[in-house]
Amino acid sequence: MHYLKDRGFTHAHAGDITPREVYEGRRVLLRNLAAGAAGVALAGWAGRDALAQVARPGKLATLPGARSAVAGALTMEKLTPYGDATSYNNFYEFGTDKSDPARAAGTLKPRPWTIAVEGEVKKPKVYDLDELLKLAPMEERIYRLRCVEGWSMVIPWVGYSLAELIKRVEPTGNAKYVEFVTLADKSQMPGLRSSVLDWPYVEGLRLDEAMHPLTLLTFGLYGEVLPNQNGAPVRTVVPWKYGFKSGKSIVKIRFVEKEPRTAWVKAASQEYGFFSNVNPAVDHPRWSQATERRIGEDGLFQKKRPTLMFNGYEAQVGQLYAGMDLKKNY
Ligand SMILES: Nc1nc2c(c(=O)[nH]1)N[C@H]1C(S)=C(S)[C@@H](COP(=O)(O)O)O[C@H]1N2
Ligand SMILES: [Mo]
Repeated sequence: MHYLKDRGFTHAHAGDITPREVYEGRRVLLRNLAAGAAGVALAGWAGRDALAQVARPGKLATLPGARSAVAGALTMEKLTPYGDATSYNNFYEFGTDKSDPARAAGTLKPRPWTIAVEGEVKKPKVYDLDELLKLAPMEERIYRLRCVEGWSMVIPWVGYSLAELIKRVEPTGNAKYVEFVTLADKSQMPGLRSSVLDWPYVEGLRLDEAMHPLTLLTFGLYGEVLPNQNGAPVRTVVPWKYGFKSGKSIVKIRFVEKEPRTAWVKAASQEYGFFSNVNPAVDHPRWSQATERRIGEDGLFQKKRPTLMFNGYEAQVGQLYAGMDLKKNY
């Protein structure tokens, strides 16, 4: 860890700062300002002081979101440091090492950008990013993200429910699934030279999963637009499923009648199913899914955390799977 001397006190290097106090501080400050509450000067100052410590890249546009009112959308767990959330990534289009995306995704051009919404919808349309940014009010959602590899993070995402977009294009009665196609451009993505996956990276959800208010069409994190390595300029985050279900850098959304053939099902259908709901009772064929490591908490004495059913979102999404055999539908 590097320590910097700053304004008379010592604090950790940017990537090591636990940002919760910092970030919560700003939120407390904003909340107090909004409430006009008296006697909160101390909290306000604490927030401002903390805000001054946030070491951010500073080159990304801000993208604030209002606190979400969607049930389950604001977990109270400690946030993963910004530096970890943006340097420990899976984005195979830029390489398969966790550090590859942060290092190599600078070649991704997130503007101009369009998403073609097509298939079984009454109103197919090619949406420009600027139009998508204005489509619905931006919300902040603090979600756990659990990777199938056995690690997790807690990230304040910014976006709005994918349902906002879906209802505007009016799916037909034949629309049973939604397919997400992500960018596959060799000139921007060096990882496409590898045949580790059958590009483009395709993911899918059942229509009711896609319509669930927790399914987030995501444009930012930590109050800023998405860094390239996190899937700029637009991705999904589906918090009760393993992270790979949340496709990055989406260019097409197709409404279809049959279950989409996703990149991971094509690559290893015995290991990665279409549903891929986080489930501590259903192990991956090569490892247990009962526990997880929280990124940013690494250390000799770090305890593994128990993985929660549906990643802790069972109250919100459990009914989507009523009567289904979750061992078969992994
Ligand atoms: N296009 C694309 N999307 C992707 C991936 C990928 O390789 N390519 N990796 C997935 C996996 S395995 C995870 S865990 C999450 C990681 O998201 P994060 O880096 O923002 O935490 O992105 C998912 N979305
Ligand atoms: Mo993952």
